[in-house]
Amino acid sequence: MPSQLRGRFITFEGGEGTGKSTQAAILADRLRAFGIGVRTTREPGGSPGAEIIRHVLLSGAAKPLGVHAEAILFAAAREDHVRHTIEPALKKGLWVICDRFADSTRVYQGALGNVDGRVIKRLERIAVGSLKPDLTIVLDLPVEAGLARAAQRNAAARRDRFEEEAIDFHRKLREAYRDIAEQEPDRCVVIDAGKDIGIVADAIWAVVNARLRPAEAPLVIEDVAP
Ligand code: Z5A
Repeated sequence: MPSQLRGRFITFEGGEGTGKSTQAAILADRLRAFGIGVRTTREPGGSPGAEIIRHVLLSGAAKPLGVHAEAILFAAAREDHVRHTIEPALKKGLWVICDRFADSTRVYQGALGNVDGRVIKRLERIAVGSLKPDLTIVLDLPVEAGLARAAQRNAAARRDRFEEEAIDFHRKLREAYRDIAEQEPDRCVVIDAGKDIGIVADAIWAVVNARLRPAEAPLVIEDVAP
């Protein structure tokens, strides 16, 4: 298939409660309103095999195995997700919007879990091959505000394995995401997630327009009100 017909790949990254799921859904709706085919997905998970691994990871069942085993499981889930969901969708010309991707492993298992950077890189290579997001939106929010949002949402629900980490962990997490964005400015854009949902969505829309409006496509995104 000619490369210009391939879809675009957008990932959302950031700490707890920064609004990734909320903003991924809004962006998908806006793109669909322009007739762009969109496949929304998430990690860990996003394919039948990866969803099984998601359950193992988020239930905490893999925690006793240690950080290396968890990193391997995230990579295994990602490989399945890329092969069965992301690549086929991109080949069909769909835009894929993914709630978390490889940066989450770099941050959680690498920067925070202290898994050696070379191991993280190798696992990433095995899992994603040459696939790279066209755009990564990093939602940035003071840690306390993010945790308060997540706590509110989860008031009645059990906290998962990763939400039980200490607040200092989440501060380091925020820094690690900012570091990635600084190192890869061509791919990553940091968005202030502390504003109202609509304002954050507009900021993301502006970035998508500026970075991904396909010159060859019939749609002129900026001319139509979302
Ligand atoms: N993990 C890993 O370690 N390694 C990896 O490679 C991968 C993942 C891929 C997945 O958890 C966990 O796996 C994650 C990292 C680890 N753990 N943690 N912690 P998950 O999929 O269950 O959840 P999550 O990815 O952490 O996302 P989240 O907690 O669901 O947060 P969110 O998606 O960023 O936020 P949200 O659900 O859109 O919004 C949270 C609440 O805030 C909700 O009530 C919204 O209505 C509200 N909200 C959203 N935006 C706003 C604004 N702008 N103002 C006010 N309120 C807002």
